Amino acid sequence: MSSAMVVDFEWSDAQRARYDEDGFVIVERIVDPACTGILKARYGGLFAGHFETGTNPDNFPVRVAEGDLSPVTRWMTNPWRSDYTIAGFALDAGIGRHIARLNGWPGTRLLQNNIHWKPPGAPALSMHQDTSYHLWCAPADLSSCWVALEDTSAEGGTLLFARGSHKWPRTTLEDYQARIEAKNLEGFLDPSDFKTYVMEAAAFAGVEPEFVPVEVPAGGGAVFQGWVWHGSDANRSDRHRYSISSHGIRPETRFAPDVPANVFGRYKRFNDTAMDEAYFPIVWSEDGYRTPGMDDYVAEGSGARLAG
Ligand SMILES: O=C(O)CCC(=O)C(=O)O
Repeated sequence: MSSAMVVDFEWSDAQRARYDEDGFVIVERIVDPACTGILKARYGGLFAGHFETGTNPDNFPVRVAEGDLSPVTRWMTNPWRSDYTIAGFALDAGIGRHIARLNGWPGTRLLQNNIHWKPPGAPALSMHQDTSYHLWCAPADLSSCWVALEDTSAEGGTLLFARGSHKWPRTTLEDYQARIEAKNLEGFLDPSDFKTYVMEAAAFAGVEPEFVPVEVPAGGGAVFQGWVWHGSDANRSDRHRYSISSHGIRPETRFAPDVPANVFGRYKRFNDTAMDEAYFPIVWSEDGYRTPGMDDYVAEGSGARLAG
């Protein structure tokens, strides 16, 4: 199984062991480096609010005029709904396959896709655990694939993991609801100390955290568990730092009936906990199933260049 964009490989036993132990695996090549330029070329327009499909992304806290390279950390959730090229990555069977195979799942459903862009001088992004925002998923089993679209370095504010932190005590439903109510995204994109929460969690767990930066060439990245603490420091280099990620869940995941789904509740049908595949598509399955129509959707626009 390979596409024009995602590199074909199998996980080794050593990588599986690392994933269980550390909560993440760093990979030198996930996306063909020849495709990274096509993806990041979309960012200027997207962050200026130009949406090719006519549909807004789900979360779009930062808007910056096209050509403005000011040192602001830019972030967006579900740009795949807005841009066919970004959809070419998010809906790629290869990403779903890598996530499913590493986790031992029968397939992967796309929960959400993110893009991040940090120009030189842009601030940090607070360390967090993805699953703590998605306890409305039943089961709340998340695994994400993050890909660098430029060569990354610790100095350049690459993704940082706290090794083994998926085994620390987990955020409770009460903490989660308090965060949503307190709109804890305040300070998320420009925190005074991006490690505040992870240090609190480490102290609670009684461990001295070990931080691991994802230093990879463009097209490399990592697959990581939803409970692992991660985030990124300010970009202190003179290079722009672009990344793209997909957060996957098991194909059989449903809405938890008693947990508010925040922004994603808009995709929940009345009296029904099923996840609609138009919004949470199944991108890869062991038995060959993929949500129908995705390849046509990608081919509809400029993403056709990536469709293989
Ligand atoms: O790229 C980053 O700095 C953060 C990525 C991230 O947290 C995510 O995609 O979940």
